[in-house]
Amino acid sequence: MEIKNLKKAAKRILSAIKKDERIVLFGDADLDGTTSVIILEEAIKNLGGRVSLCYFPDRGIEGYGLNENALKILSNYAPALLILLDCGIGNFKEVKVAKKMGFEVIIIEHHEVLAEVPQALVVNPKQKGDKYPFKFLATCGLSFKLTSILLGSKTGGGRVASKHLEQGFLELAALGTLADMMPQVEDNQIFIEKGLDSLPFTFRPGLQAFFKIFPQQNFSSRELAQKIISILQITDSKNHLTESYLVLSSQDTTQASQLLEKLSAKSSQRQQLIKELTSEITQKAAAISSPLIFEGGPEFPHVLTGAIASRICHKFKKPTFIFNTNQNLSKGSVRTPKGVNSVEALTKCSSLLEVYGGHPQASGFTVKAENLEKFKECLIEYFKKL
Ligand SMILES: [Mn+2]
Repeated sequence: MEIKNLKKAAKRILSAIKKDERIVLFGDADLDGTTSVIILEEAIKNLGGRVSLCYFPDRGIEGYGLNENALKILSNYAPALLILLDCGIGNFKEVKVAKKMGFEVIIIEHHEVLAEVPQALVVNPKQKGDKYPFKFLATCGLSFKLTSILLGSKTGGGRVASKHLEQGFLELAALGTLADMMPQVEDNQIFIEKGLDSLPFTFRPGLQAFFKIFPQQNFSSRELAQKIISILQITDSKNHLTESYLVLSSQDTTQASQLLEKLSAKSSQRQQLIKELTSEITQKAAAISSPLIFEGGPEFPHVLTGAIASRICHKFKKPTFIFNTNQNLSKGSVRTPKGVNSVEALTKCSSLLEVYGGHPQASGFTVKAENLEKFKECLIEYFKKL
């Protein structure tokens, strides 16, 4: 059984390479999105193709997925093949706009599929009609599988991907899969095992740079991977490229080390702030009895809501909604205990939301200020009935 549309996507990309069409890669800014983009970008370049632009939306400013601001910038690159990685399954409107601009759109991702899929070539094992038995691949795993087809077909079927290149991709797929906390079974287990085996011997300057901070003799590969992830999970971007992208795609050891040093300092500061905000909410939440935890405001940096929600949810075993409020909009992260589907809860209240989507245990939403209280009430109603 094959993943629906994966071969089709590979075919379309190969023809773009052959015809020297422009290709634009648009990825979510987390580590899964970032590794997905790098894997596909390097594969395309390896085949002589042209990646005109890699773009990661700034979640704090642009929100999650394809958006108006990004489309303005992207429009300079049309016509082109636009590939959305680790986002896009909820971008119905935006995909339509992109098509009008002259883009042909491919969506490769793994988030919960809403009632329909956007009008694009969609690769998502969770969509209707996908018979691939394993449903919990991270997007970087999908990207790896896509790449295997791409590189395997250069000479018409034979494997041309060098071991070296493939191992480099597996290292990234392992990191992205672990970072996205996908179940470590089936395909994922293979990516993780192979990627972690290869990690100590990596050719990638951006990964070698970590060994200076975390000497290999002191850590197992898995420990190293967790350290790497904790730093690269920072989703900040500069000129639409995530800092983790800049580190991981760097060709130069000195430059990679310098980037990493800055990133590592930033990560320590963030960890401290996460601790402080988490303990603030813990005190509040312990004092009230409610079926859910719903906290936010301008003092919660948008980039930290996911990390804080995870910790709070783990502590209280309650559905947790943490959001940043900026002007008229609140953007937040949801984490739920096992067995409670956050996407279903958001769907129930979706008439009050601007954007929403994600995984059963981890998702996100954007809500206008005037709907924030109603949204909370709607959620309380929903979780009371569970
Ligand atoms: Mn993902």
